[in-house]
Amino acid sequence: MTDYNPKEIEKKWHDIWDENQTFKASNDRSKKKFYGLIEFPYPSGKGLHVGHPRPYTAIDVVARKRRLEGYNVLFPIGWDAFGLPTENYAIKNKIHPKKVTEQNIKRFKIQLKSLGFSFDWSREINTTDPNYYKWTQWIFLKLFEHGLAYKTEMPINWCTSCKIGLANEEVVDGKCERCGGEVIRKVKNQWMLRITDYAERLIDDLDLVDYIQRAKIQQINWIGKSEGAEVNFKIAGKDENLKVYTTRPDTLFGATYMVLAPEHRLIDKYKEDIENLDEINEYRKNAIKKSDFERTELVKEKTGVEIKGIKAVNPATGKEIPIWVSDYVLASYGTGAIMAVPAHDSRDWEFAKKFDLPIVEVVKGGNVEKEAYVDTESGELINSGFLNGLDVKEAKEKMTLWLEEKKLGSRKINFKLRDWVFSRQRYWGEPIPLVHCKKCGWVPIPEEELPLMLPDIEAYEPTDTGESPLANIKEWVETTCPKCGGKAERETDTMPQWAGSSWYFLRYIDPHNDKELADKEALKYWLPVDWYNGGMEHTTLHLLYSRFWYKFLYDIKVAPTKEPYQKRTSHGMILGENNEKMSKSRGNVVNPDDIVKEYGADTLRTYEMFIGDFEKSVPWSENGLKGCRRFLDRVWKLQDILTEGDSYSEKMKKSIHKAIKKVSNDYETLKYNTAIATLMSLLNEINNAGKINKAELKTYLILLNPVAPHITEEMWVGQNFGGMLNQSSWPKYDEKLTIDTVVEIAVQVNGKVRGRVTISLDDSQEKVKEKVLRDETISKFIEGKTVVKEIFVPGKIYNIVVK
Ligand code: ANZ
Ligand code: ZN
Repeated sequence: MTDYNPKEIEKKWHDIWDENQTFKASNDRSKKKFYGLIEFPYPSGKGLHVGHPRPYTAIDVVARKRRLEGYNVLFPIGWDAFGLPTENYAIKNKIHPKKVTEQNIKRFKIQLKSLGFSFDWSREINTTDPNYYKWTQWIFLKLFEHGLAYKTEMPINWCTSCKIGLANEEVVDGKCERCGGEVIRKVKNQWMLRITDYAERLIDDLDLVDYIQRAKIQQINWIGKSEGAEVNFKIAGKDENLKVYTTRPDTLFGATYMVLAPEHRLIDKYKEDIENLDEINEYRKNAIKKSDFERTELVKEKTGVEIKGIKAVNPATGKEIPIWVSDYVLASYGTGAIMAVPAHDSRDWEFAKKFDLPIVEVVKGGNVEKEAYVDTESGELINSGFLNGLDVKEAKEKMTLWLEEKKLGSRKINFKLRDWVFSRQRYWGEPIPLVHCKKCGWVPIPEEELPLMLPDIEAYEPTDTGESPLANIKEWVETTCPKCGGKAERETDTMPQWAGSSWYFLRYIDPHNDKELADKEALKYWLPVDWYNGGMEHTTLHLLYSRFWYKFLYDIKVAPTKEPYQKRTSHGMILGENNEKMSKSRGNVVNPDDIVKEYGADTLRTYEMFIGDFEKSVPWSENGLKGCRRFLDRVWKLQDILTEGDSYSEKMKKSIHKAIKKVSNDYETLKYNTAIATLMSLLNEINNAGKINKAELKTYLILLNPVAPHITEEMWVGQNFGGMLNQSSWPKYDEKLTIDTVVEIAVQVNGKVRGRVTISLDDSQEKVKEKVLRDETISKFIEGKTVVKEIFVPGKIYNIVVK
């Protein structure tokens, strides 16, 4: 046999797969389907990273297995190509973003093809293609039509380096998620999407899907449902209510002061009454500049100023209490004001200690001189009039009813989730298809005029005024109103990169349709996506956004199911050899092209699946990679010991059935590494036996095929096993043959293990006892004594008690 030569083999199979369209999903809707999805790549200038093949190979393994199981498989690929890095690169190198995108896609495509993923390339999509973004714009218009898109002036997160507004989700630890730049607050007129209308359903419907637990939990916490009450506090001597949101109405008797967010409108309204207005305005000026992140950091030293001249009245005690302003209260949550209960809220406690404000204990159980007692599970109400003696839960209910009866407040549910800031003041994105008319307001452009093309322009640098570069193109901006025919101006903001990726998996189903987003029947057949793997970093971004859009599309009867993805899994990162993140500056980046060139794609794929627990981050290891290449070399050499004849040895037969069972299960449960380990040890066993027959080798090749598709196809065809491997079917196993019938069990005498005996699983208790007594090391602990009790757990243990 010649040596294993991946370079030749892999190229050959890529051509065959391309020519035969081997992985093209069929339109035959009588077949059972499997829709496997990976997060489509952003074609950056850096090319493919060794992190990419890990999740791609994982879903490729499942897709290939499903085809062999007889499913009609859709495993598509495309490009998430709008966005900042391309635009920034284009500006720096003076090449049009369209050109940059084209070049990058070309390179990515070659790289992905070299890895032999079984993508259906006939359905390739690109979010920057007008035929694609026509439908992104169409969805936006539908959102607008249904009142879910609105423009408003609001303080947003502004990245000082990218010069764009960011959604909350794009600010990580107070910095820009993309560039790490400083994020400040800036008031701007922004398009917003009402994702908050879907908050409840985005939590509840997680019950319908099979997501890894940590993804569900992260989404639930991000949406942040909180149940409590709104309470009105009278401003003493005025006809004015100060409304607060609290999750602890039971502690109302302990509210000893109030705190307003620096932005709160009450301050300006009563500025005549405020004695220390200058001091307060000075404080507000500094506080407003800070991001919410900075303001709510727990470790931060509390600051604040008392508002002298106005007071509030605690509706439960009737007492006048002071009003403070402090940045630990956010304008964007609840009502932007709180009742402070220092005895039972840690932030209030710190604040009260620092400014020497009264602390009144209203729930017994802790020591409020030392710290706030925040437990809601145990403790009894004290110092609280009609609530005394109740537990927290009862008190919450009773107080809420009392407030409602006295018209002082009402039950209220709040969410942490904010509406989605959807405008970007940049060039390389989908134009928002609306015009502004002085007479008619915001008017959608007619559907038949979509796509609204992104105009070609010379200068696409962001402007320092924070306007989109599109604002500089007079001919484009000036237009007529579709409604009244008068003069109107186009919206010049573009959509965020998250727009195109919020619905791309729908377009794959019917990518060339120019009449509708996708054919209804086709959507019904393919959706939901059966298995979607992607990064944990997208849990509160893309994953949440796309669930929102999909639910909206479900409501307007475009999407057929409540949820888009039936199953969601997530992979760990691949780190540098020394356990650090791979990066250019650290000089530890591994380029997949080099690996493919030197070892072959099958080795890279096998290694990425074998490298460790799929869900954990793991360091790259050149040695591990070499080990995988040696493994494939040895698989290739199985051809040297292939023998005629079809009689299995009984032992080998069992090993093979066990391997089918183990590998089949492992591929379904993200345990790719142990599947490969199983195939490695089976290989050893075969080599020890010194021979393998045709049927055994066929099975072996099919099991390995999803991970290493090229070498296995080549061996299959080389040995004339009949047609191509991808036309064969996934092997079945006989459960009986996977069970070990001979086992060793421990024998205990008076609770101590005294020895072990080998028994057959179908041995009776009598027979096992015989063996136990025959064993000299054990029987010496029994002889001469009376057996008072025996417990036999078949297959596990034999327990004897003697006296
Ligand atoms: C009184 C109280 C007593 C509170 C107590 C807590 C414990 P979640 O669960 O996050 O919804 N709060 C309300 N609005 C706020 C704002 N804009 N900025 C900062 N804090 C705000 O938290 C709700 C609690 O956070 C509310 O309940 C309020 O403090 C505070 F023993 O009211 B609580
Ligand atoms: Zn008009």
